[in-house]
Amino acid sequence: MKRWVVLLSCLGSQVALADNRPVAELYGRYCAECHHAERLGGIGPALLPDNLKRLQKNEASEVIAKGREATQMPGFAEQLAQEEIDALVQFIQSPLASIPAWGMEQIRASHIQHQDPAQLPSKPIHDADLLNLTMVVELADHHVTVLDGGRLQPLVRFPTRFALHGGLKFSPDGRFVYLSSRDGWISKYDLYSLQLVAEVRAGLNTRNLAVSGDGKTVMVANYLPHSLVALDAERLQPLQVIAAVAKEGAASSRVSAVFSAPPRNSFIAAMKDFTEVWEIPYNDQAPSKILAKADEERAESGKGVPVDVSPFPVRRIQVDDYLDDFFFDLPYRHLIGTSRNGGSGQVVQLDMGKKIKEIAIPGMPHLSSGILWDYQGGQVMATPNLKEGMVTVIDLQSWQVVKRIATQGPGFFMRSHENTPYAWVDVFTGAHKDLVHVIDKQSLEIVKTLNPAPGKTSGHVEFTRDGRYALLSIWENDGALVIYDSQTLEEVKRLPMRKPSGKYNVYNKITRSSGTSH
Ligand code: DHE
Repeated sequence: MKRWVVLLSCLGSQVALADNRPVAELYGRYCAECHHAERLGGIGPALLPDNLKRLQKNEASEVIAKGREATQMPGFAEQLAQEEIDALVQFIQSPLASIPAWGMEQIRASHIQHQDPAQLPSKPIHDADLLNLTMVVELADHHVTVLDGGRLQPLVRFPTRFALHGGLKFSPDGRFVYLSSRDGWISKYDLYSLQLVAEVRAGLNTRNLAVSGDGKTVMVANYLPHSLVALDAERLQPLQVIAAVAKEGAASSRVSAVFSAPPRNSFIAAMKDFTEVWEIPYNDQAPSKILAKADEERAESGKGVPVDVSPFPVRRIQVDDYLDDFFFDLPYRHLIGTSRNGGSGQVVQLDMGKKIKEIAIPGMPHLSSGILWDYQGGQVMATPNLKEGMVTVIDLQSWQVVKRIATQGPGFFMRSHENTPYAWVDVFTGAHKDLVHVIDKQSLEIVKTLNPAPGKTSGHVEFTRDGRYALLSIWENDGALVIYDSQTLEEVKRLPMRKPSGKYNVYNKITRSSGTSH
């Protein structure tokens, strides 16, 4: 086999080999068929720098050489020299010369209707309690296990798109679950018939999705392109692409995340690159009206693409800083936001659209993992910290910090349940990544520290519907779901799983339990 020596002159996509042959040729021969000629993804994931940020160079090199287990990615060690693999790694981590279009037309064309919603069964085909099902995302081989919370056993396991991220979201009755992948694929799964209903690619690099309180609209937040995309929740057909453009019209922004605010009948979106928070009201007539209008126009024009009408008006709230991580109080009257630079939290009163308070929160609080509980006649919220070993507890009436609870290292996720006296927080990174603290919600003291798998990352807890069991992930390729009795804190059961990450109980999510993130 011809051996090319790599010339690592990475100028955008100009990575070249020593004989001046662009590495793009190599990419075209070995990768394009599955990952798309412009690296936008196909049956394989998108190979763009932002999408690959969490993949170490040596990991990427190993995947090219040896393939990826439980996927269709083969190993190329036989066909490619190490230098060629290195060049490909550099190539896929270099930016594209221009940002490809991903608007209404492309989204519409990506739509897949797996099942006709009208043909779905009217009753579950299983006898598990629907509201006590918990979805477990398994990142190692891109699957979701649906756990029957009554029997504490898997009900079914199904493959997902590559690299899901953000919480899974449910229809208000808990029947349908919506999943989003970092590559922009939005999937809808039916928990009655245990099958996929529809999929659509709403973006090229997506952050998360939110479902409206009336269950009619799904809103998707994208880094690439800079947009929010509204989908009809029944079939996942695109309704509107909202460009994330600043008020002045000049700059556009990555959208960090979007959340549903049911008491306000709106979505609230966090902008990464300008100092605005967006509130987007929805109304339950919007999806059907838009689809009807699109059908009409399609019939008239003979074109297969619906028009982009604008039923989702944007209310812009000016803020003092870039706010890209949010927490809301239960009535959604207030938002606390921090930027990823951290340091402080801003409290924004949403009706007034004004900052009313600044809270000193050192390090990098992870507000979207924050939870609430009743405390001394009022309510507090608590947030883990991605940079420092601490949980910050904040009084929601005075906006004062009640306590900073020292932990054994930075934590990612926090969870509790109305029926347990404890809040659980993981350590997740650093030397003590295998530890999980259990905090008494009234004394605000750590009462127990668990080490379910020494040396292995443990993180993210979810509760069964009644709060009786706490489910904890051993976040490793050959990981496990460890099930604890939430009162005695004793282990009850351990189920092997493939890098289990986030877990989402239907009841806790649709009732917007104060112990879970929204
Ligand atoms: Fe997440 C939720 C942002 C890295 C796993 N993550 C969220 C949410 C946001 C966010 C805004 C809430 C949205 C929602 O639930 O709808 N995450 C970010 C980042 O900015 C960050 C730090 C960098 C990035 O690359 O995006 C980041 N997140 C990670 C990871 O590295 C994690 C650990 C592994 C992964 O899957 O990539 C990770 N994030 C999660 C999970 C949730 C999440 C499991 C849902 C938590 C929940 O209980 O709801």
